[in-house]
Amino acid sequence: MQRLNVLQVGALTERFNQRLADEYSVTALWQQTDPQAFLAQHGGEFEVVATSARFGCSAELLAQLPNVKAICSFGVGTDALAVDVARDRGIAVSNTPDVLNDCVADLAMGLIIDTARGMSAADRFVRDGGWLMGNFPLARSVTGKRLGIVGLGRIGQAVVKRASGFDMQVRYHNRRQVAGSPLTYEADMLALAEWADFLVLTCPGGVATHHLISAAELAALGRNGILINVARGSVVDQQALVSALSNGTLGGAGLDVFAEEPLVPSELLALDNVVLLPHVGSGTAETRLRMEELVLANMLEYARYGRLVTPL
Ligand code: 8YV
Repeated sequence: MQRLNVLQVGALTERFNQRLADEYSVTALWQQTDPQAFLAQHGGEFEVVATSARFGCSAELLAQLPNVKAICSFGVGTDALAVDVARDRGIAVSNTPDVLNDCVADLAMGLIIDTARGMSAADRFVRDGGWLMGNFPLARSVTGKRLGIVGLGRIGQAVVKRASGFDMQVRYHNRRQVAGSPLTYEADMLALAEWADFLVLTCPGGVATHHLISAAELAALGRNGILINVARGSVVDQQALVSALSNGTLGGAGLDVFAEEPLVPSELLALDNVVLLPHVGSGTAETRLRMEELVLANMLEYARYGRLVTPL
């Protein structure tokens, strides 16, 4: 069987890069001295694109790949993939759903507890010698509080499962009501923000959710409310978030994603009511291995049968 011609958009782990190169004829786009010139000359040679939620596959890139038949992406998010263009051209697209649900939901629960109890701030307090001068200020409890889930997909449902262990009351907002869910659906995003103590973003990124959380929702969540974002930075008006956190009209935030990663607004770095993480939602050895395995399984399925294991 002739080895599949694969264009790899960005470097993942050494292990993954090697396994891909062992199986297929892989070209690393990031290693080309002039990627545009390379694609202009060789773009027609590639049948499959290997990429990730972070590196994506833009419409501009696809325009330079006239013979691509499949895009296999590492990660569940598809907002950086030109899904509409792929569909119009009959290009199959796979991502890595489900294998990271628990990992991301664990982190969301950790951010809820950390932001409410000030654990990261308390750690800094001890390390900075603050305890020698006095007690750490009282924080906020989690058990029994009101949890608003924005995006009741598989990750959102995994967060709800964890929240039940803390006797939290749960309501959710979604593009549409989830059939069969026993949870209270709130069609009005503002009303959910008004009701919630914690507003947790687990929705997809992209055009449909761009700035879904604006200054109005942040004001409704209020000075005792906490925003948790394990979705995409684009879901929140980040300028409004910085203002609300800086002027105290929002109680706190736990953020794993940002508008322009890896850049984080400097105003947030000094705030003790904010927990800042470097997009590590799926960032465990176990989960990233499962994600890699799923990308490779998709590519093998395509190589053998011209189809994908986890098509969008
Ligand atoms: C990515 C993510 O896997 O899965 C996603 O959509 O945001 C992350 O878990 C990671 O950023 C690598 O692209």
